[in-house]
Amino acid sequence: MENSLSPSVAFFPSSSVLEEQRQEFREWLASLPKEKSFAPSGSTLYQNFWCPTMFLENVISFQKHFHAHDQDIILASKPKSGTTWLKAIIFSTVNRAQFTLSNTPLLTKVSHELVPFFEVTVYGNNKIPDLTTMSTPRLFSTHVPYASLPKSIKESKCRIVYVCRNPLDTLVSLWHFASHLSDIRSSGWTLEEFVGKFCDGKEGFGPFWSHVLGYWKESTENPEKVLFLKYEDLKEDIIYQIKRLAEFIGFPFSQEELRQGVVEDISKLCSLNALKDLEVNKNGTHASFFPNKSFYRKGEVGDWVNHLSPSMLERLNKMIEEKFKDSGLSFKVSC
Ligand code: PPS
Repeated sequence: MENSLSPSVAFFPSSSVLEEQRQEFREWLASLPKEKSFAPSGSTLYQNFWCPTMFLENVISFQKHFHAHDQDIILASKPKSGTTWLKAIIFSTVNRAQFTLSNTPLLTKVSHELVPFFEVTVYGNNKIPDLTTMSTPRLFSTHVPYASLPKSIKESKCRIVYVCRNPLDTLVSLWHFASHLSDIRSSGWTLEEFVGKFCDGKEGFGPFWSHVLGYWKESTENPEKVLFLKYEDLKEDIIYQIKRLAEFIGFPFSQEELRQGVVEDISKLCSLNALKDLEVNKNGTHASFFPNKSFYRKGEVGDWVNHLSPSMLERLNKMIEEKFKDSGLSFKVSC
């Protein structure tokens, strides 16, 4: 279902808007299809994706107000695909001349603060933030599907790094994440129901297939614009993937840096074990909602075998076959 938004009601700074416009917006919002989700706000179907309702206004402000610069670097992903990891790697790669291993902000800040989500903090803290004072290149991230990105991102020369993960591990990771955010089991959610929602496409920023295929298509047609990475490939050869990423974002490693082991240093700093054990990532909350520790768990390829029953697997495999068969994209589901 297509929903469009009238520009007159698309955005309202709380101080200056007319109550009439607010009411119009509330009515429009109420008219959109809704789904229950593990997040308290539920999800709303907006532009063909299920947007967590708590972020919908932020997404709309992002679409309306963001002006991309050619130097911007944007990390895009479906939730639970390796976003937190890639943020640490991109931040460390871009800022390697400025910070050493012992004074990097990664030691004291969760990586979502260093590479902020448009829909969570950038447009959540302020509906028209001043982003002009940020240092270049500006680093951002988003879970918004390609089709719904603001025009200026598509039309500028800014680069998009997309990370995807096999759907089975993505789903299991999401299940664990959800249990950090709410007591999903006692509120009636079962893993089976979760699988059903995932296969129906009715989950945060889903459907999974249109999210992944949207960026996949763009990366094949426009490889200088979108770099498509897979979590499983990163697990297999992180050094090669960091070098590839660095080239793509315009921060290639020199021969001297390669000799000095700078790539290895970045990979160690950004490894799950290194980050997970930091105080900042064991305590505290991101955006007053997400416990920092919820972003780190096992980080394995194939953990789904410990959770999915044969019938759940059958349902997921059917969805994967149906939605990805002619795409040229395949997933590695075990190591
Ligand atoms: S989010 O909420 O979308 O930002 O979550 P995201 O970071 O995309 O996904 C969380 C999963 O990624 C694992 N993770 C890592 N893997 C490898 N290396 C590093 N450094 C790393 N950091 C986080 C995290 O453990 C989640 O996967 P699961 O399978 O649940 O362990």
